Amino acid sequence: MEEQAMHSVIDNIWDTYDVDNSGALDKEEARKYIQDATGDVPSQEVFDEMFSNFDKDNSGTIERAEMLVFVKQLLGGDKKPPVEGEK
Ligand SMILES: [Ca+2]
Repeated sequence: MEEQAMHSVIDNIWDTYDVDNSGALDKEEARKYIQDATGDVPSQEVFDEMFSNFDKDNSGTIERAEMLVFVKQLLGGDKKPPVEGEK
């Protein structure tokens, strides 16, 4: 997938889940996204691990650049999403 298409994917995610238009997903917004993306309601422990996988700079929010890394891993050559908790 091309870089531009990845940005479109993120635009769509942000349109839906960045409800306060802060430009980043906070934990509550990210939880909704993960629930919809996985079709499951993760436990607090699992969610925290997923969130920290996204939030590389530990800012407490997921910025677009952080989501881009995830989308690249998900849609690029590496099919294994980084939410599995593996090193
Ligand atoms: Ca962050």
